[in-house]
Amino acid sequence: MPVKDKKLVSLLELLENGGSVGEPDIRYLLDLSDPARTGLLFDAATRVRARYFGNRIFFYGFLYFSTYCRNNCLFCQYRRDNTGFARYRKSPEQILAAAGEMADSGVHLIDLTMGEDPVWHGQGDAGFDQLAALAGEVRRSTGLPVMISPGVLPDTVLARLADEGVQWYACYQETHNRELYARLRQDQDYNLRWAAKQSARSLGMLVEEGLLTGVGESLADIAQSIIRMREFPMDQARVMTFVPQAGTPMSGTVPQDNLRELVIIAVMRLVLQDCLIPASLDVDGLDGLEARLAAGANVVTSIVPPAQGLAGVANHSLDIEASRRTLDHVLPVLKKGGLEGASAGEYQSWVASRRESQVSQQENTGEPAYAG
Ligand code: SAM
Ligand code: MD0
Ligand code: SF4
Repeated sequence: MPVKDKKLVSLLELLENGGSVGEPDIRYLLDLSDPARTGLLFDAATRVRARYFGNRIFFYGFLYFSTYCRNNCLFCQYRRDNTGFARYRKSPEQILAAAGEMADSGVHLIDLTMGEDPVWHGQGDAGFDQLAALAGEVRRSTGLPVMISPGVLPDTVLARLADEGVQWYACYQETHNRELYARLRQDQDYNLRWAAKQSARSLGMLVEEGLLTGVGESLADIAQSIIRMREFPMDQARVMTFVPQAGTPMSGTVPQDNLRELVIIAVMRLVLQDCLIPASLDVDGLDGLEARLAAGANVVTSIVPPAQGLAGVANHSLDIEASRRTLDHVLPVLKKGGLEGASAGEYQSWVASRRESQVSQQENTGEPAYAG
């Protein structure tokens, strides 16, 4: 059915031509839901992706190396007060072995993620020294770029990670509505979390921001978040649908269907254009991948090797032990959508040129430049 929606068609055209839009237009796009209109939105988003990335998709290996956490985020199964499951903390040897296996399987980056584990976060410099050394060792031993997702870190520790050559800092605000943030990330300072990302950027690291949807946010909240991401500007921007977790205060929340996440991915692609946008296997598993790629995502994240006792974040075990979070399973899905895996070299060139352009942007705006 052809859609004669002049407003939508001209807005998509404007965005495809690199035009900038404000909050009301972003909110309007986020509200689309009928298949004819969302079809136009997804098609425009995939054309923009093709302009910047061709048909190439990047792959991130996910290594959740400690599920201990001192925080009490309302949405997260790993929150401090949840005693209903067994936690683990992998040793440096186990972490290096799992990272090596992931690298051999063909991922382009290793994402080292943890709860705010008191062993690393609660011992002053000693714990953080070990963390930085380990991240550097993973980078050197795999020869791949490394992302660290450790929660909020002091600037001195971010500087140590940058010295170790760690390329990415991931730290998700979840929402940029401060009241909603205060409910979700209980007792965690909004400004401190944002400032850690600014510090990482000024140290020359690339930065990923993330949103949760289905946690009581409004369309205006999501539009604001996308504007914040554009202003920063983020190097990678994700959205994940909230998956209710047993043993948490939000266990009874009715789960949202995945359409909103797809629409947010597409709107992010149109507004943020050359930013990396993940399709996470951690929400709907492998079955949810095709739709996320068709909405404009260009990175498959949460690739996890089986048989290592490793967990996901939103879904502790979905598809992991069945080996469905591996490239063998991901590649056929890409092929169906006319897409291909990038080479490790292509990903590394993207990272290098993005870092150069962030540095020159900072030099132009008088911000501190990357020194290493
Ligand atoms: N502990 C660190 C932190 O919180 O920054 C690192 C873990 S962080 C990568 C975990 C992310 O997974 C959260 O920021 C949130 O976006 C997502 N997440 C956690 N629980 C989730 C859930 N139940 N459903 C969907 N996404 C969730
Ligand atoms: C993912 N479970 O990619 C991971 C995680 C952390 N940097 C990423 C949310 O879906
Ligand atoms: Fe801890 Fe991160 Fe989960 Fe919050 S989201 S409880 S900080 S692991």
